[in-house]
Amino acid sequence: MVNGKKIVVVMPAYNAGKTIAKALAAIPKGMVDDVLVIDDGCQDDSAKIARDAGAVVIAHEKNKGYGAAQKTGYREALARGADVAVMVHSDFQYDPTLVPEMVKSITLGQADACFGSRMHRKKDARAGGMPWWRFVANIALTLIEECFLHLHLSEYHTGYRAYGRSVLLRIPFDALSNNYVFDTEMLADLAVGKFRVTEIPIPTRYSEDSQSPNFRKSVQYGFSTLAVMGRYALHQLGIKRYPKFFIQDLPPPVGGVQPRSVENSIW
Ligand SMILES: Nc1nc2c(ncn2[C@@H]2O[C@H](COP(=O)(O)OP(=O)(O)O)[C@@H](O)[C@H]2O)c(=O)[nH]1
Ligand SMILES: [Mg+2]
Repeated sequence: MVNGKKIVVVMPAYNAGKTIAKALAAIPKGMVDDVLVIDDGCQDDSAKIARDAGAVVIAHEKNKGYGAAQKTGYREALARGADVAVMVHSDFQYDPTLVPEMVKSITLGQADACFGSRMHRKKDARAGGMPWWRFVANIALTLIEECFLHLHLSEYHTGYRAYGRSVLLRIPFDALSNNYVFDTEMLADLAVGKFRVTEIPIPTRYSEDSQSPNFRKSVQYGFSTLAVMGRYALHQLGIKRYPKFFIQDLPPPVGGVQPRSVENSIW
């Protein structure tokens, strides 16, 4: 709990055996209620490592993609009564010790979503090992997305994201992509729903063991992101409506907080 709110970590994992133990161990103790690892058809020992560390492991029988892994995680987080779901990557590229900062504004009712930005001071991103072509693409796409979405974020491509319960209840995230562009579609939906979005600066960390989409998948992601902006504009102008952008009304609240479900959890 943080400020009386239930915090659930959602960790997508695809063959992250080299890093997942470090990522799980770095999640601060005494604040997080559940840690959900989504085993996205891993062919390595990621799931066993996660289970041994005390996390709840939810397995996809085959690899479905980064977006699909998040959907499974957010669905389960809602079912467990999460007030805030915070995504922490299993490749240890984002610092899990920052979870309390990531969720703070949401638990205080000051924001609906919080993003960790590596681009607060751009030169820090390069110093942290971001390859130059990712750096350039990140800045260019962020500028374009800012023109469309006006969320006032210094980075639209971070994988460190915390969503409040109302965001996950109102955005039709199950209808979004199963791929990397899921993250862009979430941003578009946050803009459609006029949610309060904030960011905190975070360090950039690229190491030998970090996972990243390869060049081809990254280019695909770039074009898919531009396509999302096009659809967003058409939707907002009323020219064409997309169910992906239909923001739901908030259902009536259910009373009480779900109990912790993991007996041997170390968190
Ligand atoms: N590459 C990949 N990663 C996945 C998949 N499903 C879950 N993940 C996890 O999602 C996280 C983010 O993916 P990654 O390739 O590192 O993207 P990045 O955020 O651009 O560095 C990693 O921790 C992966 O282990 C998948 O199908 N493909
Ligand atoms: Mg990565």
